[in-house]
Amino acid sequence: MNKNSFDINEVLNKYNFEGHYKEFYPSNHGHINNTFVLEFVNNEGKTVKYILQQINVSVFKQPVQLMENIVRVTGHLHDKVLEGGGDPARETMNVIFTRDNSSYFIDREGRYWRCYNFVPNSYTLQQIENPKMFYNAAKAFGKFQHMLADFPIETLHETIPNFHNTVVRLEDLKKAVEKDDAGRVSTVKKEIEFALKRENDTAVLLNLAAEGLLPTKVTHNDTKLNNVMFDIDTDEGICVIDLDTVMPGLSLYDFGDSIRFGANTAAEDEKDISKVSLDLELFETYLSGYLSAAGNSLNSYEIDYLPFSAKLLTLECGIRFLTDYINGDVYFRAAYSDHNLVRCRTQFALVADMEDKMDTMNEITDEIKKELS
Ligand code: GN1
Ligand code: MG
Repeated sequence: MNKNSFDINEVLNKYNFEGHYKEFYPSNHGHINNTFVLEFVNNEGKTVKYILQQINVSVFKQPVQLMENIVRVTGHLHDKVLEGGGDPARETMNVIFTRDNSSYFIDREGRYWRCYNFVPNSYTLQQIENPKMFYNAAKAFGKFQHMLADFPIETLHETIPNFHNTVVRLEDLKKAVEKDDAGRVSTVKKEIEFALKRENDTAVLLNLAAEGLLPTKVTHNDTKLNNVMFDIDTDEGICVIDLDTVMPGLSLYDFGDSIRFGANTAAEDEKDISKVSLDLELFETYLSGYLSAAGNSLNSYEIDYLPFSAKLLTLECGIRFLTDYINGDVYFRAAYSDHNLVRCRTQFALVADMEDKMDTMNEITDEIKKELS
């Protein structure tokens, strides 16, 4: 069976879905898991949708621990939403359990699958259409962090160790260059040099954390704009999705990654890098939305390093794309042969632009910080 297909009857037998099965279709915006939408029609003639996902076990090597994390985190969010008078069917993801009460199942070919509710009346965005939407995304991620502030961090498994350890990510790049598995190193000398020149940046947040100046929190770690569901009627951010990388981390990782993806004037895989830049208005918008939702839970280091975190997370992501390109595209799904190199180049162009704009980014942050205090 090809990797993009599965036996729908096997899935239907595993779950008690509501209504009569109608169809399924792929919905792959992420670079890691394989995602499908399943559609059913219930007794009232209404469409009921579910998300079916094949867990990528070469990335998530311990899928059972991964699902334990997700069940705990979504359970916690469910309770918080209820306490706040909200609707947990919309404001958090909910794992759908199998008929034998498991959060995942293994198919005949040994592949791991799981199911979620499809948040009704919602949509996702691949790129910002207006600043208000980015403000709403910031509030959603800020609220997410806020709701998890009292989650017992010691119960979380580290699904991918050193996920945002940029020092380790650079070491991985050096190892890949050394091995040159795909014979591509000679074609990416400029990009390798770009990364190595910024070696000093890689340890900055880790050092602050080691000194106890940045606290460890429960973080999402993959805060791309397309991981927020928006309400079709109000455009408010309803719910944060893609909880695979929820782990102990630094709040700055989440902020930085949101800016990297959402405040870029071009797509993550834009081929014309002259279109890539940091939109300062979007940076400011996200900053104020994020601080309005999470501000009082952040210390002054967590605020002062917000601009730097945007640059660091962009650099880190570029390093990861470059490493994967050099390794022969073994990690991120690639649609064409130099897709990961294209992605790396956009990230490095964005880093360079952020370096030019860093003084302004710091001034904007100082201003908002003053208004808050
Ligand atoms: C991956 O699967 P997706 O698209 O949500 C990656 C993130 C990267 C992102 C870059 C588990 O996320 O860390 O920032 O691609 N997820 C994992 O677009 O590695
Ligand atoms: Mg993801």
